Amino acid sequence: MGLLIDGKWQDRWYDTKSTGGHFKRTEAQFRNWITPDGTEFPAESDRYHLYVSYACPWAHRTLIFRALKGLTNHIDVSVVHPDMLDKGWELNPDYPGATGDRLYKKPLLSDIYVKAQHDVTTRVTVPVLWDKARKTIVSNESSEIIRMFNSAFDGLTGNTLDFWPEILRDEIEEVNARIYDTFNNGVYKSGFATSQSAYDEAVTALFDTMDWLEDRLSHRRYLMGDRLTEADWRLFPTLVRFDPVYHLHFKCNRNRLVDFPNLWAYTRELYQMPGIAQTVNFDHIVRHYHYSHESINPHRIVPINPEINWAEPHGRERMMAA
Ligand SMILES: N[C@@H](CCC(=O)N[C@@H](CS)C(=O)NCC(=O)O)C(=O)O
Repeated sequence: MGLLIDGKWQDRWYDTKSTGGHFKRTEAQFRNWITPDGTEFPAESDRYHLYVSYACPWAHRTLIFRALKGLTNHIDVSVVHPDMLDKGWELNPDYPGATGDRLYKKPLLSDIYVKAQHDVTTRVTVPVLWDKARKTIVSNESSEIIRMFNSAFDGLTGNTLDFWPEILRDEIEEVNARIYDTFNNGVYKSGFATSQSAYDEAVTALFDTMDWLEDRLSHRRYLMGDRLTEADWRLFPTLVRFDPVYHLHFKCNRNRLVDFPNLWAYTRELYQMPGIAQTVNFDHIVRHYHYSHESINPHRIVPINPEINWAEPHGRERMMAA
Protein backbone atom coordinates (compact mmCIF):
# COMPACT_ATOMS: atom_id res chain seq x y z
CA MET A 1 0.00 0.00 0.00
CA GLY A 2 1.30 3.43 -0.84
CA LEU A 3 0.87 6.29 -3.25
CA LEU A 4 2.38 7.98 -6.31
CA ILE A 5 4.43 11.13 -5.77
CA ASP A 6 5.51 12.89 -8.98
CA GLY A 7 4.82 9.65 -10.85
CA LYS A 8 7.02 7.54 -8.50
CA TRP A 9 5.62 4.85 -6.17
CA GLN A 10 6.19 5.36 -2.42
CA ASP A 11 5.28 2.52 -0.10
CA ARG A 12 3.53 3.82 3.01
CA TRP A 13 0.39 3.13 5.05
CA TYR A 14 -2.37 5.63 5.91
CA ASP A 15 -1.19 8.39 8.25
CA THR A 16 -3.36 8.47 11.38
CA LYS A 17 -0.67 10.05 13.61
CA SER A 18 -1.43 13.57 12.49
CA THR A 19 -5.19 13.11 13.02
CA GLY A 20 -5.33 11.73 16.59
CA GLY A 21 -5.96 8.17 15.43
CA HIS A 22 -8.71 9.10 12.96
CA PHE A 23 -8.78 7.65 9.43
CA LYS A 24 -9.26 10.41 6.81
CA ARG A 25 -10.03 9.49 3.19
CA THR A 26 -8.40 11.70 0.55
CA GLU A 27 -10.27 13.28 -2.39
CA ALA A 28 -10.18 11.59 -5.80
CA GLN A 29 -7.98 13.34 -8.37
CA PHE A 30 -9.46 12.71 -11.83
CA ARG A 31 -12.89 14.30 -12.09
CA ASN A 32 -13.92 14.52 -15.76
CA TRP A 33 -17.42 13.69 -17.02
CA ILE A 34 -18.77 11.63 -19.91
CA THR A 35 -21.77 13.35 -21.48
CA PRO A 36 -24.06 12.24 -24.34
CA ASP A 37 -22.69 14.84 -26.77
CA GLY A 38 -19.44 15.82 -25.03
CA THR A 39 -16.51 17.01 -27.11
CA GLU A 40 -13.90 15.71 -24.67
CA PHE A 41 -15.57 12.56 -23.33
CA PRO A 42 -18.60 11.65 -25.48
CA ALA A 43 -20.73 8.61 -24.66
CA GLU A 44 -19.63 5.93 -27.14
CA SER A 45 -19.78 2.16 -27.13
CA ASP A 46 -16.50 0.29 -26.49
CA ARG A 47 -14.59 3.48 -25.75
CA TYR A 48 -14.37 3.32 -21.95
CA HIS A 49 -12.93 0.67 -19.65
CA LEU A 50 -13.40 0.12 -15.92
CA TYR A 51 -10.62 -1.01 -13.61
CA VAL A 52 -12.19 -2.47 -10.47
CA SER A 53 -11.62 -4.63 -7.47
CA TYR A 54 -14.44 -7.00 -6.53
CA ALA A 55 -13.45 -6.38 -2.93
CA CYS A 56 -13.86 -2.62 -2.96
CA PRO A 57 -17.26 -1.20 -2.02
CA TRP A 58 -16.69 1.99 -4.05
CA ALA A 59 -15.77 0.03 -7.18
CA HIS A 60 -18.75 -2.23 -6.49
CA ARG A 61 -21.13 0.70 -7.03
CA THR A 62 -19.82 1.15 -10.56
CA LEU A 63 -20.25 -2.55 -11.40
CA ILE A 64 -23.82 -2.35 -10.11
CA PHE A 65 -24.67 0.67 -12.29
CA ARG A 66 -22.98 -0.94 -15.28
CA ALA A 67 -25.32 -3.94 -14.80
CA LEU A 68 -28.48 -1.96 -14.01
CA LYS A 69 -28.03 0.39 -16.95
CA GLY A 70 -27.35 -2.29 -19.59
CA LEU A 71 -23.75 -1.21 -20.09
CA THR A 72 -22.02 -4.59 -19.88
CA ASN A 73 -21.66 -4.82 -23.67
CA HIS A 74 -20.47 -1.23 -23.97
CA ILE A 75 -17.95 -0.85 -21.14
CA ASP A 76 -15.48 -3.66 -20.50
CA VAL A 77 -13.81 -4.39 -17.16
CA SER A 78 -10.40 -5.37 -15.78
CA VAL A 79 -10.45 -6.91 -12.29
CA VAL A 80 -7.43 -6.50 -10.01
CA HIS A 81 -5.97 -9.24 -7.79
CA PRO A 82 -7.62 -9.20 -4.34
CA ASP A 83 -4.35 -8.79 -2.43
CA MET A 84 -3.28 -5.16 -2.07
CA LEU A 85 0.27 -5.26 -0.71
CA ASP A 86 3.40 -3.07 -0.92
CA LYS A 87 2.96 -2.25 -4.63
CA GLY A 88 -0.72 -1.36 -4.24
CA TRP A 89 -3.37 -2.91 -6.49
CA GLU A 90 -1.86 -5.43 -8.90
CA LEU A 91 -3.17 -6.35 -12.33
CA ASN A 92 -2.06 -9.91 -11.82
CA PRO A 93 -4.43 -12.49 -13.36
CA ASP A 94 -3.10 -15.27 -11.15
CA TYR A 95 -6.22 -15.63 -8.97
CA PRO A 96 -9.72 -16.90 -9.85
CA GLY A 97 -11.80 -13.94 -11.06
CA ALA A 98 -8.83 -11.57 -11.52
CA THR A 99 -8.37 -10.66 -15.19
CA GLY A 100 -5.08 -8.79 -15.33
CA ASP A 101 -4.88 -5.62 -17.43
CA ARG A 102 -7.06 -6.41 -20.43
CA LEU A 103 -5.97 -3.27 -22.29
CA TYR A 104 -2.21 -2.87 -21.93
CA LYS A 105 -0.98 -5.93 -19.95
CA LYS A 106 0.51 -3.61 -17.31
CA PRO A 107 1.37 -5.35 -14.03
CA LEU A 108 0.20 -2.63 -11.62
CA LEU A 109 -2.74 -0.26 -11.34
CA SER A 110 -0.22 2.50 -10.59
CA ASP A 111 1.09 1.99 -14.17
CA ILE A 112 -2.35 3.03 -15.45
CA TYR A 113 -2.28 6.22 -13.36
CA VAL A 114 1.22 7.05 -14.64
CA LYS A 115 0.11 6.31 -18.21
CA ALA A 116 -2.62 8.92 -17.75
CA GLN A 117 -0.21 11.48 -16.29
CA HIS A 118 3.51 10.75 -16.05
CA ASP A 119 4.18 13.01 -13.03
CA VAL A 120 0.95 12.39 -11.12
CA THR A 121 0.76 12.68 -7.33
CA THR A 122 -2.17 10.61 -6.11
CA ARG A 123 -3.39 7.60 -4.19
CA VAL A 124 -3.87 4.67 -6.54
CA THR A 125 -7.47 3.70 -5.97
CA VAL A 126 -10.20 1.69 -7.67
CA PRO A 127 -12.49 2.26 -9.46
CA VAL A 128 -10.79 3.88 -12.47
CA LEU A 129 -12.81 4.80 -15.56
CA TRP A 130 -10.39 4.82 -18.48
CA ASP A 131 -10.82 6.42 -21.91
CA LYS A 132 -9.25 4.19 -24.59
CA ALA A 133 -9.41 6.93 -27.23
CA ARG A 134 -7.64 9.67 -25.25
CA LYS A 135 -5.60 7.18 -23.20
CA THR A 136 -6.38 8.85 -19.94
CA ILE A 137 -8.44 8.51 -16.79
CA VAL A 138 -11.91 10.04 -17.05
CA SER A 139 -12.65 9.66 -13.35
CA ASN A 140 -11.57 7.79 -10.25
CA GLU A 141 -14.52 8.96 -8.15
CA SER A 142 -17.21 6.30 -7.88
CA SER A 143 -20.02 8.66 -6.83
CA GLU A 144 -19.53 10.57 -10.09
CA ILE A 145 -18.99 7.51 -12.28
CA ILE A 146 -22.39 6.11 -11.21
CA ARG A 147 -24.09 9.39 -12.11
CA MET A 148 -22.49 9.27 -15.57
CA PHE A 149 -23.65 5.68 -15.99
CA ASN A 150 -27.14 6.66 -14.81
CA SER A 151 -27.82 8.85 -17.83
CA ALA A 152 -24.93 9.53 -20.24
CA PHE A 153 -25.34 6.35 -22.29
CA ASP A 154 -29.17 6.26 -22.39
CA GLY A 155 -29.24 7.21 -26.09
CA LEU A 156 -26.98 4.28 -26.88
CA THR A 157 -28.60 1.63 -24.71
CA GLY A 158 -32.23 2.78 -24.71
CA ASN A 159 -32.17 2.07 -20.95
CA THR A 160 -33.82 5.08 -19.31
CA LEU A 161 -34.07 3.74 -15.77
CA ASP A 162 -33.34 6.74 -13.55
CA PHE A 163 -31.80 6.20 -10.13
CA TRP A 164 -31.14 9.92 -9.63
CA PRO A 165 -34.59 11.40 -10.27
CA GLU A 166 -34.76 15.17 -10.20
CA ILE A 167 -37.68 15.26 -7.79
CA LEU A 168 -35.87 13.25 -5.09
CA ARG A 169 -32.39 14.74 -5.40
CA ASP A 170 -32.38 16.84 -2.23
CA GLU A 171 -33.59 13.97 -0.11
CA ILE A 172 -31.19 11.52 -1.75
CA GLU A 173 -28.24 13.87 -1.09
CA GLU A 174 -29.24 14.19 2.55
CA VAL A 175 -29.50 10.42 3.06
CA ASN A 176 -26.29 9.79 1.07
CA ALA A 177 -24.38 12.24 3.25
CA ARG A 178 -25.27 10.45 6.49
CA ILE A 179 -24.74 6.99 5.01
CA TYR A 180 -21.40 7.95 3.47
CA ASP A 181 -19.98 9.55 6.59
CA THR A 182 -21.16 7.13 9.25
CA PHE A 183 -21.64 3.87 7.35
CA ASN A 184 -19.83 3.47 3.98
CA ASN A 185 -16.82 5.30 5.37
CA GLY A 186 -17.83 4.62 9.00
CA VAL A 187 -16.72 0.99 8.79
CA TYR A 188 -13.26 2.15 7.65
CA LYS A 189 -13.13 4.82 10.36
CA SER A 190 -13.90 2.13 12.95
CA GLY A 191 -11.51 -0.44 11.52
CA PHE A 192 -8.56 1.85 10.82
CA ALA A 193 -8.84 3.89 14.04
CA THR A 194 -5.62 3.84 16.01
CA SER A 195 -7.01 5.37 19.21
CA GLN A 196 -9.83 4.13 21.43
CA SER A 197 -11.66 7.45 21.24
CA ALA A 198 -11.56 7.54 17.42
CA TYR A 199 -12.91 3.98 17.31
CA ASP A 200 -15.64 4.67 19.90
CA GLU A 201 -16.80 7.74 18.03
CA ALA A 202 -16.94 5.98 14.66
CA VAL A 203 -18.54 2.74 15.82
CA THR A 204 -21.21 4.54 17.85
CA ALA A 205 -22.21 6.72 14.89
CA LEU A 206 -22.21 3.61 12.68
CA PHE A 207 -24.68 1.66 14.82
CA ASP A 208 -26.84 4.77 15.35
CA THR A 209 -27.13 4.86 11.56
CA MET A 210 -27.95 1.15 11.36
CA ASP A 211 -30.72 1.68 13.94
CA TRP A 212 -32.02 4.60 11.92
CA LEU A 213 -31.95 2.55 8.69
CA GLU A 214 -33.74 -0.36 10.37
CA ASP A 215 -36.49 1.99 11.47
CA ARG A 216 -36.74 3.73 8.09
CA LEU A 217 -36.97 0.40 6.27
CA SER A 218 -39.68 -0.86 8.62
CA HIS A 219 -42.17 1.39 6.85
CA ARG A 220 -40.56 1.97 3.45
CA ARG A 221 -39.56 -0.66 0.93
CA TYR A 222 -36.53 1.36 -0.22
CA LEU A 223 -34.77 4.36 1.28
CA MET A 224 -36.87 6.82 -0.71
CA GLY A 225 -40.13 4.87 -0.41
CA ASP A 226 -41.46 2.83 -3.31
CA ARG A 227 -38.78 4.01 -5.71
CA LEU A 228 -35.39 2.36 -5.88
CA THR A 229 -32.67 5.03 -6.20
CA GLU A 230 -28.95 5.68 -6.12
CA ALA A 231 -29.17 5.95 -2.32
CA ASP A 232 -30.03 2.24 -2.08
CA TRP A 233 -27.24 1.20 -4.40
CA ARG A 234 -24.68 3.26 -2.48
CA LEU A 235 -25.79 1.58 0.75
CA PHE A 236 -25.83 -2.00 -0.57
CA PRO A 237 -22.07 -2.64 -1.06
CA THR A 238 -21.40 -1.88 2.62
CA LEU A 239 -24.34 -4.03 3.77
CA VAL A 240 -23.23 -7.00 1.70
CA ARG A 241 -19.73 -6.86 3.25
CA PHE A 242 -20.96 -6.33 6.79
CA ASP A 243 -21.18 -9.82 8.27
CA PRO A 244 -18.38 -11.44 6.22
CA VAL A 245 -15.86 -8.63 6.86
CA TYR A 246 -16.72 -5.51 8.83
CA HIS A 247 -18.24 -7.24 11.85
CA LEU A 248 -15.00 -9.08 12.67
CA HIS A 249 -12.15 -7.45 10.76
CA PHE A 250 -13.18 -3.81 11.41
CA LYS A 251 -14.61 -4.50 14.91
CA CYS A 252 -18.12 -3.33 13.95
CA ASN A 253 -19.57 -5.90 16.27
CA ARG A 254 -22.41 -4.48 18.36
CA ASN A 255 -24.70 -6.43 16.01
CA ARG A 256 -24.55 -8.34 12.76
CA LEU A 257 -26.57 -7.33 9.70
CA VAL A 258 -28.73 -10.45 10.14
CA ASP A 259 -29.82 -9.10 13.55
CA PHE A 260 -31.73 -6.25 11.85
CA PRO A 261 -34.84 -7.92 10.31
CA ASN A 262 -35.79 -5.11 7.92
CA LEU A 263 -32.30 -4.14 6.87
CA TRP A 264 -31.35 -7.77 6.30
CA ALA A 265 -34.47 -8.54 4.21
CA TYR A 266 -33.90 -5.32 2.23
CA THR A 267 -30.28 -6.33 1.54
CA ARG A 268 -31.45 -9.74 0.29
CA GLU A 269 -34.01 -8.11 -1.98
CA LEU A 270 -31.33 -5.96 -3.62
CA TYR A 271 -28.96 -8.93 -3.85
CA GLN A 272 -31.64 -10.98 -5.62
CA MET A 273 -32.36 -8.35 -8.30
CA PRO A 274 -31.32 -9.33 -11.86
CA GLY A 275 -27.60 -8.89 -12.53
CA ILE A 276 -26.65 -7.98 -8.95
CA ALA A 277 -25.42 -11.30 -7.52
CA GLN A 278 -22.90 -11.43 -10.40
CA THR A 279 -21.34 -8.19 -9.13
CA VAL A 280 -20.71 -9.72 -5.68
CA ASN A 281 -17.62 -11.89 -5.29
CA PHE A 282 -17.40 -12.98 -1.65
CA ASP A 283 -14.10 -14.76 -2.17
CA HIS A 284 -12.37 -11.54 -3.32
CA ILE A 285 -14.13 -9.56 -0.58
CA VAL A 286 -13.10 -11.79 2.30
CA ARG A 287 -9.61 -12.46 0.95
CA HIS A 288 -8.78 -8.83 0.22
CA TYR A 289 -9.50 -7.29 3.59
CA HIS A 290 -8.01 -10.01 5.75
CA TYR A 291 -4.95 -10.57 3.59
CA SER A 292 -4.12 -6.96 2.75
CA HIS A 293 -4.46 -5.09 6.03
CA GLU A 294 -1.33 -6.18 7.82
CA SER A 295 -1.73 -3.57 10.57
CA ILE A 296 -5.05 -5.13 11.62
CA ASN A 297 -4.44 -8.79 10.75
CA PRO A 298 -0.64 -9.31 10.75
CA HIS A 299 -0.76 -13.09 10.21
CA ARG A 300 -3.03 -12.69 7.17
CA ILE A 301 -5.31 -15.49 8.39
CA VAL A 302 -8.54 -15.53 6.40
CA PRO A 303 -11.39 -16.54 8.72
CA ILE A 304 -13.95 -19.28 8.16
CA ASN A 305 -16.88 -16.83 8.20
CA PRO A 306 -20.59 -17.26 8.85
CA GLU A 307 -22.80 -19.14 6.44
CA ILE A 308 -25.31 -16.67 5.02
CA ASN A 309 -28.35 -17.66 2.96
CA TRP A 310 -28.62 -14.94 0.31
CA ALA A 311 -31.36 -16.86 -1.50
CA GLU A 312 -33.79 -16.78 1.46
CA PRO A 313 -37.07 -15.13 0.29
CA HIS A 314 -37.08 -11.45 1.30
CA GLY A 315 -40.83 -10.86 1.60
CA ARG A 316 -40.45 -7.13 0.97
CA GLU A 317 -43.36 -6.96 -1.51
CA ARG A 318 -45.65 -6.31 1.47
CA MET A 319 -43.92 -2.96 2.02
CA MET A 320 -45.42 -1.35 -1.10
CA ALA A 321 -47.66 1.61 -0.25
CA ALA A 322 -50.90 0.07 0.98
N1 LIG B 1 -13.23 8.30 -3.63
C1 LIG B 1 -12.97 7.05 -4.12
C2 LIG B 1 -12.46 6.12 -3.05
C3 LIG B 1 -11.98 4.82 -3.63
C4 LIG B 1 -11.12 4.02 -2.66
O1 LIG B 1 -10.71 4.52 -1.59
N2 LIG B 1 -10.84 2.76 -3.02
C5 LIG B 1 -9.98 1.93 -2.19
C6 LIG B 1 -10.37 0.48 -2.25
S1 LIG B 1 -11.82 0.10 -1.34
C7 LIG B 1 -8.57 1.98 -2.71
O2 LIG B 1 -8.35 1.75 -3.87
N3 LIG B 1 -7.61 2.22 -1.80
C8 LIG B 1 -6.22 2.26 -2.11
C9 LIG B 1 -5.53 3.40 -1.41
O3 LIG B 1 -6.18 4.18 -0.72
O4 LIG B 1 -4.32 3.50 -1.59
C10 LIG B 1 -14.23 6.53 -4.78
O5 LIG B 1 -15.29 6.46 -4.14
O6 LIG B 1 -14.15 6.22 -5.95
